[in-house]
Formats: sequence, structure tokens, C-alpha cells
Amino acid sequence: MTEKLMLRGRVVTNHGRHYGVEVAPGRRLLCHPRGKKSDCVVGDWVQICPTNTAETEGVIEAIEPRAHLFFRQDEWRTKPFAANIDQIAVMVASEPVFSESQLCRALIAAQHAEIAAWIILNKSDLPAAAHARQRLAPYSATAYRVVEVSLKQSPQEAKDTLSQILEGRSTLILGPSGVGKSTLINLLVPQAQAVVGEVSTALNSGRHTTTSTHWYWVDPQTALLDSPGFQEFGLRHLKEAELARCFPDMAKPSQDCRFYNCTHRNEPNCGVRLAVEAGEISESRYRIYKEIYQELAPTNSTSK
Ligand SMILES: Nc1nc2c(ncn2[C@@H]2O[C@H](COP(=O)(O)OP(=O)(O)O)[C@@H](O)[C@H]2O)c(=O)[nH]1
Ligand SMILES: [Mg+2]
Ligand SMILES: [Zn+2]
Repeated sequence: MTEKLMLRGRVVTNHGRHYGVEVAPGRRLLCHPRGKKSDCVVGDWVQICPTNTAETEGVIEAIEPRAHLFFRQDEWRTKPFAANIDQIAVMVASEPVFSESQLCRALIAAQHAEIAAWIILNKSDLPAAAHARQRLAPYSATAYRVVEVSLKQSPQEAKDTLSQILEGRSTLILGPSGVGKSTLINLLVPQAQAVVGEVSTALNSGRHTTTSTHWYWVDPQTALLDSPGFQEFGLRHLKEAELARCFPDMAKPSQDCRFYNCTHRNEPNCGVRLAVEAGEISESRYRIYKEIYQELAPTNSTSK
């Protein structure tokens, strides 16, 4: 009996139960998990066994241990985005007006997972850019790295700016529909041909949205990941006491809190609240902190 041929590869696409596994540059096999259920996600390193002689299809036999899994968590389910990525880039645009809560949630999840995060503001060519810039000021002024681009009006400049932050890393691009994720992918990966601004027939969205996660190579060391849009970025995997630590702008002020276990909501002599009053922490970020805290806290510890 001949020994089973095993190949090692990285999962680069996922559509339901279909996984594209890259075993060498440009060489991919369409693979399926062995069992009914699969915990495989894009970015995973896997062991596969070809199932046809042409070696174009295979079965996933094993998933190698992950360095990282970036995910969101609602009340009941874990929704993985990707495994083994180096950083995330949260994309917002001048238009449509972005949800600061969703931005915060993605940044919190990254901080919690100890993954670096960037904020990309696109469509700086539009008049609404001034307002978006103003809303992002509390981010660029503190621990966050914000870059501004106009992918459509100044593609070369955008490419130069983005290359500096993306080069040599694998980056998951996150952001709501319409911000320019597909435009960015196409600019940096010309052979990607992601669909831009297309109106989909999807009943609920009415816009084109990516329905599967995709790993694109910009060059042999640089990768971009496009992922499906989502409604809510759940953070149920965090304990409420961990939340403040995921707000870098609260680190210093919280050292002045009277109580070591201050929740920064209604305790007296709270350094965080003082910093909010002094305008050192943005009011919207503080409001979002309290909202998420409430979501994570057991019902018996709601604020008075
Ligand atoms: N004004 C302006 N429009 C842009 C820019 N970048 C992308 N767009 C447009 O925004 C729309 C949504 O872009 P798309 O890449 O499909 O966004 P996605 O939904 O995040 O993938 C398209 O009509 C793009 O042409 C930009 O820098 N400025
Ligand atoms: Mg898109
Ligand atoms: Zn406090």
C-alpha cells in the first residue's frame, strides 16, 4: 500500500464548505473538510490530502495550531474573521457617515487580541471629509494611527501611503459597505478584480457586499484580506473589567481613580470621568465605553 500524500497549505478562500488551499505560489486546491462541521478559517495552515490524480481537489485532514484568531462574538456564537493575521485596518470614509461605535468595537477587539490596528479614512476628496476628520481627531490625537487617502482621486498617492503600513504584513481590511474596500484591494492587487460599488440583489442590503473572506497577495510578503460585512461587532468574549484596558486613552487617567476596581461609571473620584470633563477623553468614546460595559456586565450589576 502506498503512503497517503499529504500537502501543507494555507487557506486563502472560503465559501461555505469550500476552501481554497494554497500549497505553493499560484497553486491552489479546492478542499472540503472531512467532517460535517469545520472550524477552518482563512489564514489557517492546514494539512490536506488530494482526492484526484490531477491534484486540484482535496480533503482537509488537520488544522495547525494558530498564532491568532481574530473574531467577533455575539451572545451565542463566535464569528471568526481570519487566523494568523498581523494587523487589521479599519476603513471608514467621509461618506457614508461611519458608526463610531463599530469603529471602537473593532479597535477594542484588536487591542484585546493584541493585534495592531490602523484606521484608514478614505474619500478625503469629498467635502464631508472635514466632518469625518473631526470625528477621528480623538483617535489620531491619542494612541491610534490614522491615515487619510483618496483611493479614487489620488490612487498613486494612496498606494504610496498604504504601502508603508501594509508592506511585509498580512492585514485584514474591516469596514462597512461603501467605504472603498474593494477599490483598495483592486488598487493594490490588480488581478483581484473585486466588484466595486455594485448593487446586489441581496434583499436586506441593496448593495454589493463581499460574501466570503479572501486572502490576496500584494507581493510574496504582503497580504490583504477582504471579509464579509457584518451588522454588529459583538464583544461578548471580553469581561467587563477588561474593557477599560482596551481604551488606551483611559490608561493614564485611570491611575487617578480612588478605587482600584473603579468601573469609571459612577464612582466618586474617578480619574476617567475627570478626564472626560476636562475634554481629555472624548465624550463619544466615553459614552461608547459605558454602552459596551452595560452589554458585558451581568444584569445584577447595572449602573445606578
Ligand atoms: N469620492 C470617492 N469615492 C470613492 C473613493 N474610493 C471609492 N469610492 C467609491 O465608493 C463606492 C464604494 O466603493 P467599494 O470599493 O465598492 O466599497 P466597499 O463596499 O467597501 O467594497 C464606489 O462607488 C467607489 O467608486 C474615493 O476615494 N473617493
Ligand atoms: Mg466590496
Ligand atoms: Zn475610574
